[in-house]
This record gives sequence, C-alpha cells and structure tokens, in this order.
Amino acid sequence: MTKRISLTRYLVEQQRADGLIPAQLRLLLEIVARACKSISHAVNQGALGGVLGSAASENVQGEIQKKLDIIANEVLIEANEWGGHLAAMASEEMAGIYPVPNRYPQGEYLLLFDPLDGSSNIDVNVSIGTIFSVLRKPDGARDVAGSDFLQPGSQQVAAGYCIYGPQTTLVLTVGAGVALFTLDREQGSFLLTQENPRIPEDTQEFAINMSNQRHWDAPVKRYIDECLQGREGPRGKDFNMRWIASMVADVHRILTRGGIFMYPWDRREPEKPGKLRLMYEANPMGWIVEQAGGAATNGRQRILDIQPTQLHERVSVILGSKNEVQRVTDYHRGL
Ligand code: AHM
Ligand code: MG
Repeated sequence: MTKRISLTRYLVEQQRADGLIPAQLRLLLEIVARACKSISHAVNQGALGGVLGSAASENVQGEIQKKLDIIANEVLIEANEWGGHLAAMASEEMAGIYPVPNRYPQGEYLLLFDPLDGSSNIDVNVSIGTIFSVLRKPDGARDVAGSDFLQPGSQQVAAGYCIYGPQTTLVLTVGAGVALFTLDREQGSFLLTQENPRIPEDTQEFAINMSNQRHWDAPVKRYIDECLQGREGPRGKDFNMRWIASMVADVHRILTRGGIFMYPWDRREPEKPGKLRLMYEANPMGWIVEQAGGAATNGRQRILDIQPTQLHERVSVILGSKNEVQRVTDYHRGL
C-alpha cells in the first residue's frame, strides 16, 4: 500500500517548494484543519452529542441559528485566537469582526468563515460543511478594522472547505491548484487523496433551487428552460439536475465530476443581490473552482473581481464548468 502524505507534510513541502505558504499561514491552515476535525466529530455525534436542533438565537442576517452553527463558530474561534497567526476573524454567524484579544500576539492574517454551511441539512443527516477564506491584513493597518476585510476575492491567500459527508474531506487552495485530504479517523489526520482535480469545461448537470423559478430573472429562466428542453431543444442534449441545498456538497460534486451551480438573484428580495454571502461563500468557492479550471461569476462579473462594500454582503452566484458559466453570463450580458 502506498504511504499517504499527511496535510502537515504537504504544507511543509509546499512551503519549501514555492514559498506560497509562509510559516504563519501553514500554522493557520493546520489549526483550521484541526478545528474542522472537532466540528466533524460533533457532526458525527449528532443526537448522541445533543448538538441537533435550533438554538434560541438569531444571527446577524435574522436567521434562526442551529446549535451546530454556534458550536462550529466557537470551535473555530477558540482554535484560532491564541496561535499568533491572526489579526482578526469574521464569521457569517457574528455581526462584527472578532479581533484577536490583546492577551495573545497579533498575526498578519485575517480569517473569514461560514462555520456550518447548509444548516437546513444538519437535522436530516445530509452533508454539510465549513467554508473558509484567508486574507492578509493590509500593510500599515495598526488596530485591525472591519474595512481591512473588504478586499476582493482575488486577494485571498488561501481558501478551502471541509465537507462532513460519508467521508470528511478537506479541500484547499493556496493558488497553485487544489488539493483534497480525507480524514483518517483512526489516525486522526487528514491524508492527501487527490491533487489538482479538473472540472470538465462542459456538463449536462445543473444545480439550482427550482422552487424559485417563478422569481428568476430572464437570463436564468432562459438557460434553465433550454436545459429542460433536453435533446429536442437548442442545447441538443439532455440535462440532469441535483440540488443538495448545502453549497459545500453541491460544489464538491462539481469539483469531482463537473456541473453548474447557481443561486441567482431573484424577485423574492429584490433589494438584495442574492442569497449567498460574498466573503464567506462565493469568494472561497469561486477561487477553488477557478483553481480547478472552472469559472465563477455573478452573471455579469467575475466573482473574485467584486470589490466588497460590507462584511456580510450578498451576491448572485453562478459557478462550475467553464463553458456553461460563460453561457449564463453571456445571457445576462444580452449576447
Ligand atoms: P447557510 O450558510 O445558512 O447554511 O445558507 C447557505 C445555503 C447554501 O449552502 C445552499 O446552497 C443554500 O443555502 C440553499 O438554500 P435554499 O434552502 O434556499 O435552497
Ligand atoms: Mg453558508
């Protein structure tokens, strides 16, 4: 049997090879992975650990928090605050940023996360995950401020997600392709199981919440209508549909076998640009997908080029197989 490479060894070797992973960033990624291991354990315990169900609180977006949303958020904060690698954190579950307390040394990185993505799937035993993004604190900034986080996704220095499914898999990029690590529960470590997956440029599979169809904008309606017409329609081929309602799981499928994922703007909340969050969901996932040869846009613009104006900013998301994302984007541009 071939000896597998651990996450630690992978990061050390990357650090030596191309210098893309400075020591502080390596520590950060190891600590995030360790936190994901704890979250994975809590997810696995489910009812036995008393972690299912709702808490009696709402998050900053007015959504009822699940117990696991809060647990995962706390695990990530507690794991990361003391290491000296971070200046501050921001989370989908917290209203403002979380500067590292003064009793700990301050580092040069900013960590953003959606601690538990796919919350509606927690109680029904369907895959969920953690998504994270790492930025550098801008030069010259003394006390860290919320505005330090408002950097476009193209400035990310690392991004990843951990999916808690039949296997727990950590997916990571530092800008030199994508690496996948599977959690070996017996050893308690993440082991490299795939490097540089490539998302096929074409696909016959789309992921969208069809129950919102009547609220969509014309370009999205047109694209899905054409897919649904199958081989008799203008696309000349049949399409399959999947919607897990956990972005991590839908993106993981696309990374594995291709497809297009869309959570577009719709008329339910016309003043909001979309449901998903730019900084915690779209940017890290957009970068991973690009690093695997796919594309990610908001229908008009590359996701990673969007200049955020607020921490909890929302965005319309279209990502996955390049040619399909290009097609939907062309439809938005009236081409
Ligand atoms: P969450 O971060 O509160 O879990 O919400 C994000 C999730 C995504 O994972 C998923 O793609 C989407 O919401 C599903 O939404 P819907 O239930 O409207 O289909
Ligand atoms: Mg989420």
